[in-house]
Formats: sequence, structure tokens, C-alpha cells
Amino acid sequence: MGAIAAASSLKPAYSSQRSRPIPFGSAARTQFIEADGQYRDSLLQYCSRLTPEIEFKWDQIEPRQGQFSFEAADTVANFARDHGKEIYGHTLLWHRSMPPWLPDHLRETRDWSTVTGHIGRMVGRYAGVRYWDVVNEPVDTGFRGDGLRPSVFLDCFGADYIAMALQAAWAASPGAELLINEYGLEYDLTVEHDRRYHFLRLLERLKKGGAPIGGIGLQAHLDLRKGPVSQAAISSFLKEIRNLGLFVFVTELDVTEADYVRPAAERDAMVGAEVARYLDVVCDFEDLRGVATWGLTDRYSWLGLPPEEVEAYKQHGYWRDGTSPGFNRGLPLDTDLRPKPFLDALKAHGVGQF
Ligand code: 9MR
Repeated sequence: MGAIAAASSLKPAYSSQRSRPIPFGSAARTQFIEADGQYRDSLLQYCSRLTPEIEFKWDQIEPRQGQFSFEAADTVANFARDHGKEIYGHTLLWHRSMPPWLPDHLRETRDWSTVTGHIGRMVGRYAGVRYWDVVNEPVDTGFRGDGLRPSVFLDCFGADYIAMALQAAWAASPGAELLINEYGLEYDLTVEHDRRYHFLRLLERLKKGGAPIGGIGLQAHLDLRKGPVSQAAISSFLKEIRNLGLFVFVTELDVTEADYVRPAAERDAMVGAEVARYLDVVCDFEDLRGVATWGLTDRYSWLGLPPEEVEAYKQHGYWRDGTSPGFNRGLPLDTDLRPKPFLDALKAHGVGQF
């Protein structure tokens, strides 16, 4: 697809004029906040919310049982506070960020207070945080009839662990808004259809049981290899979310590319167009509380090439050149922190103030 098609889809179907912009944020990393002034300035320029990309995760906080390491988490939290930015709390329970000691400990003891201890500690220490991803990625297809992802938490505490975790977060901070954050919900693929189905059924069960869930996080890792996004599927999914009385956050928006060979401008247009197609539908959802991208700049993106290829590009001097081919260009700013059509798509949909 050429730049012309991409540009026309940047004009959104979405046209309702909200009284305020939809708050925009990004995942942020302490390591780069400390090391890179340009990156820091860009975060401050564009974002009103920051999501610690790794710093709040349990493996970072309690690498050895009972030994806590809050430095990196405090640094990003203080950075946000000092600059009038909000922190989005990511994430209290995630099967992929368990400290190494935790699985055996839970299997041996079945001690739920280990989990509530962690939840209470985080929610208590970062008491100003309004939104928390309480459970991250609890759904997976192909394992169980109820669509829950096999995990230590599920094994040790049963399917109720999700409601129990929400209760624990609620008990520690009744004012906070609690979410479940999930991925793989955007495309017209059987597996994503099943994920939407199971996620909705989980949310229904939670609401029916009175769990203190306020909303859902849609990670929105878009992928041009699967694309385009299915606006029809997303729209009917969101109708059901509205019927459940839940709010929505886009928590980890980015785009994996399918074609790394075309000129950068064409690639950027394709990325921007996919973002626009997605926002066309999601920004129509009335109770959309915010949009966050999973990183602000391609300079620091988890959507990298394999490390050996990155090394090769670095050796050829491409690393800081935002127009060079090779790197995933799936975030709003390029590696030189220049805005791309992705950022225009956000702007055109009333996301952010820039
Ligand atoms: O981008 C994050 C990467 O730097 C970390 O190594 C990884 C493990 O902590 O987590 C990545 O972020 C994930 C997020 O927490 C949950 N959704 C998927 C994200 C990408 O894997």
C-alpha cells in the first residue's frame, strides 16, 4: 500500500469532539530516563502518563524473597511526580514476571498471603497511582474450557485467583481503578476470536461475582503480518464491554511491521494507517480513559530485530539515524525522536496534546 492510501485513512471516521483530549502516555524505562536527556525531554513533551515498562514487575521488585529493590521503580515514579505526570501501574500479577523463587515457594506453601503481601506493598508504596493492571494476560486459548491461561497462580489458587487478586488490590486501595490487561484481541483470526470470547466470559464471571474490576486494558500490539485490524470484530467486542459497564484503556499500542525493505517513509505510512484504523474504532468508545504506546521512540523499542542484526546495523552507523532501514518503526517517534505518521494518527483522533 502506498502513501496515498495511508494518508487518506489518517482522516478518521471518528469525529466526536470530546471536551478534553484523550490522555496519552507511553511505557518508559528508568535506565533510559537516567541516561538519555533527549529521550527524557520527549517523554515530558508528549506524555501525560508513564507506564513503567519493567520497573514495577514483581521480579524487579523482589528478586530474592524478602529482599526488595525499589530503586528503579522509585526513580520513574519520582520522575513522573516531579514533572506532574501520572504513573500507570503495570503490573501486579503476571506469569512472565515472577521472581525465580516464587513458583516453587507457591507450590510448596500455597500461601496466598505471599501474593497479597506483594499487591499490598506495591499499591501502598505507590499510593498515588490511580490505575493498576492487577492481572496481566490471564487468558489463553487451547488449554481449558474456561479459557484461563495455565499458570502457577491458577494451579495453586484455582480460577478464583483473579477475583482474589482484584479484592486484594481493592482492600489495599479502595480508591484505585483496577484492570485486567490482555493482548491478541484485534484481528479476524480464529485464535483472536477465541481470545475475545474467553476474555468476555471471564469478565462476565468477575462482574457477576462482584469482583472490584473497573475496566480492561487492551494491549493493542498491532501486527501488519496479521493486518489490517478487524474494525468489525473490535467494535462488537467493545459493545459487549460497554454492556458490562467497564471502561477501556489502550495500554501498549505499537505495530510490528511485515516489510522491512521498503523506504522508511512508506513503512511509516503503513504503520500510521494501521494505528488510524485501530483508533477509528477504539476512540468511538465513550469511556476510553487513555491511550499508551509501548515505548515512545524506535530508539528504545522492544520490537527490535534479533540482537545480532542490531549489532550489524550499529556497526554500520545506522543506530541513531531515524531514516535508516532495518529497525522496527512501530512507535510514534523514530530513532532520532522525530514524529512519524503514527503520532499524526494519535493527534487526528484526539489523543494527547501535542
Ligand atoms: O517490553 C517489556 C520488555 O522490555 C520486558 O523484558 C518484558 C518482561 O518484563 O516485558 C515487556 O513488556 C510486556 C508487558 O509487560 C506486557 N505485555 C507484553 C509486553 C511486551 O512483551
